[in-house]
Amino acid sequence: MKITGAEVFIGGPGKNYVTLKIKTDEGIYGLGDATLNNRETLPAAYLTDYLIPCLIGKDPLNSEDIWQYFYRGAYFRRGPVAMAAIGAIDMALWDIKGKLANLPLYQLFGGKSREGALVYAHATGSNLGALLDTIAHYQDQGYKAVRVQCGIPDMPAGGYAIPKNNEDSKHFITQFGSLPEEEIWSTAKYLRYMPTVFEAIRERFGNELEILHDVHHRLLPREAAAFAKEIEQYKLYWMEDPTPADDQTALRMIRQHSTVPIAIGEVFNSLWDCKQMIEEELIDFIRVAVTYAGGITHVKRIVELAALHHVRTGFHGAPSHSPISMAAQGHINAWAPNFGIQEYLVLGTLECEALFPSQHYYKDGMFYISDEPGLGVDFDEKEAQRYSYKRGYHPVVRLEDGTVWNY
Ligand code: CS2
Ligand code: MG
Repeated sequence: MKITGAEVFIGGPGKNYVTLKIKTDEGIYGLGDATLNNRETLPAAYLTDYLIPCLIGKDPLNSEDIWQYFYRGAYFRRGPVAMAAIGAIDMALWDIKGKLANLPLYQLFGGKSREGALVYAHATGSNLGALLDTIAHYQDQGYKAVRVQCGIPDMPAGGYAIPKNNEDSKHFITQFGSLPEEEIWSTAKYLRYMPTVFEAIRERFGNELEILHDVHHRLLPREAAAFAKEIEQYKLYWMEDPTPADDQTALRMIRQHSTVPIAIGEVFNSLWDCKQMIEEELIDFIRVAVTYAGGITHVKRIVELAALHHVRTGFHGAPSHSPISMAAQGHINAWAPNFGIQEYLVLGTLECEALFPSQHYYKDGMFYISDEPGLGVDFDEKEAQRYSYKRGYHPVVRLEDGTVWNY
């Protein structure tokens, strides 16, 4: 079997999804997702300019060798751009392997460890009232776990990325067509207000609801430790990205002062980036994504290392991922003995489902992977013609005195 060609498409409903299609001489094709939020053209260029020419003529079933060839062969290794491009190829090769075997991918990993995977939704409110209503809305839809972000008084974007129109779930973070917007952050206001939000949530919804919260790298280590200690009583499922991801030793201070579970990894791209915090058991959940952590081959390795250290999975699933990588993660979630939870937002719109048809489905707070062979997702190229690339940015954050801060 030989690879005969590969193409990259950029675009989608409200997002610049980067979709890779690898074709073979036996007519089977595989799909991969290389979407790198707000930097989408870069993995696309890495693929078309450098990797795709090397793929032609290779046997697609040698996915391990192809992974090593692109990782070791690059000399300048790692980083989100390269790992998103390698990851997309890897997903597509696994897709081909599954289709050839006529088996869903989870079967090639070792079969199912569970029927459905627990997922969490994003409940975001510009104020406490709006947040509580949004949580109630997700509970009505069957969700057992929600990530809660709340606007802070006198700091409109304070819960991080609070949508301007007060609507929560359709917020895609990306701002198109202009330069980055700036948001103002005050750690003092956040630390004063956020514990009262958790208190109000527990009061209204009781103790069974799983509450997650994303601090989005905003705190210093001592602040994060004090915050974690204070909110321990609200029994969060996890506190995510409490401190900037660059320095993993910062987590030691938090660990010394609290038992709040910690989730990190959405901006990490390799096993080497995650190694210290997993081996030192500084985290409880690993948040990498197949999209920019080298695909299925590499993320499975991270999951296996995590299992040795009591770390469970909680893969990134922001709307920046296309249904292709969400399916790849769905197959890993079905298999992984140390599965924890999956962030779930992507399959929200009819347009998205038309572009990426699949039988995977959400029901009662769980995500169920279908038994279609391979990834079980297709890509409608005719639909894809409706979309084109639009440049977008994440917001940039400043403190009240103007100092640039972490998004
Ligand atoms: C967030 C992301 O889902 C999350 O946990 O941290 O939405 C993040 O802001 C985006 O993926 C950035 O592109
Ligand atoms: Mg996050």
